Amino acid sequence: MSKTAIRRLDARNPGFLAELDALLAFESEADERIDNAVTEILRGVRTTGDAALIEYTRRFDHLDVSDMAALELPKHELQAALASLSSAQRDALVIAAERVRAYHQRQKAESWEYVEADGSRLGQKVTPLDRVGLYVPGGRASYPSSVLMNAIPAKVAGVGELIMVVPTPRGEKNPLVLAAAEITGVDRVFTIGGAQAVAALAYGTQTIPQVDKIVGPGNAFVAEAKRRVFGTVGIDMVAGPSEVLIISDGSGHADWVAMDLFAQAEHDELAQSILLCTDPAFIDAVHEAIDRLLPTMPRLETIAKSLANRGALIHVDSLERACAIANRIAPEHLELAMEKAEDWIDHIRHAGAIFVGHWAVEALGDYCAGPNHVLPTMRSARFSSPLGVYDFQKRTSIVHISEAGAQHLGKIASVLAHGEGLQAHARSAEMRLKV
Ligand code: HSO
Ligand code: ZN
Repeated sequence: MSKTAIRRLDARNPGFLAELDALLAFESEADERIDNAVTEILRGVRTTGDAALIEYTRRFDHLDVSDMAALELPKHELQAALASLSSAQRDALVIAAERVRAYHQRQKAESWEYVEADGSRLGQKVTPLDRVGLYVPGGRASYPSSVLMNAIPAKVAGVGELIMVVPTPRGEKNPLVLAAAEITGVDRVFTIGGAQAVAALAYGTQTIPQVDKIVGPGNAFVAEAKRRVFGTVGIDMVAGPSEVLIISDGSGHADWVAMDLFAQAEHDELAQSILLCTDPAFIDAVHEAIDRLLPTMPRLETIAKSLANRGALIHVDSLERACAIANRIAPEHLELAMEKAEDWIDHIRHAGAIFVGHWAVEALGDYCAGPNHVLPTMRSARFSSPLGVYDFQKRTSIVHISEAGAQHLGKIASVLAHGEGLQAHARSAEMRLKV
């Protein structure tokens, strides 16, 4: 008998869909304490700029800085961080960055136009954003791989200036994060964090330049601050806890599946790891593998809580049904751990990323396969996409009308303008008509 706490569900039960919805339900509870703190911090930075930043950095990061210039890391410190790595670490970061760059190059959109018979030309001009802020968390979730995943598409898009902020509580710096900034060509790095860093990027201070968009993950304060400054600046998305859904036909190794579930669960107690499998004996084998492997994991407490809170092993009667359930879940990551996995890609409409076959494990996608690891969570894969070059490019419409075009279009516009009761619209179109 397996002992690790994880839900065992059967998709054939009449109550299954209700059970599934309960499993997926995730409310990031409105927390008044966070709301109030963020309100105060945004106001502070907005009104007193650097003075507020210095004060919050002292209070929250226990860093005493009398002048803001000390919070910018000089270029040589980034270079030194890169030089301090082992050659294995440096090579891994460089190769991962190259692969991510090669993938994202293909996403770059170009301007286009077409010419009509009367000589009018209509087009769309693509422009990279001028300045982007990249938030990198400190502490446990400070991932160098996330620096690659956010910075590279911005650079490929041609963003003018990329400003990174990363808190360094008590002055502790993560050399891998700084090295990743150096490899990806981040332009400036400031050691500030929290809602105050988001505020500084959104409003600008005497020292921190105002940006046009803020991307990157952060804690609840950072997420709330991003939500609030949206409109003043663009933001990427407000991500929920990470999720994996594995569809298995019972082929392959139960240990592999168990470890793939752990890989998601170790991120966060609220992370979600779900297995859908057509073979009940294989589900038992996965559960046994979980029991056996869990005690060997350094993050076993987080994993155990995540599996107990939000994990599930689900028996389904067919792969068709498994795909239908996957589309309802719209998972951030979907692994098709089965024979002939390619045949099933067409059945999936909603997923952030699909990992096809037993060798395509999410961990490779998290670091170095090439695609972005910033993916839509909380079922938002129904309507949104992985972070990409397109998030750092914007489009402007180009309307170039010839004299002949103005005759033809003027009459149409005039009729529609009169219909809307807008006389100035009608007359500005009509004035260009040659009678
Ligand atoms: N699985 C995370 C990304 C990540 N994993 C970073 C390891 N480091 C969200 O897709
Ligand atoms: Zn991960």
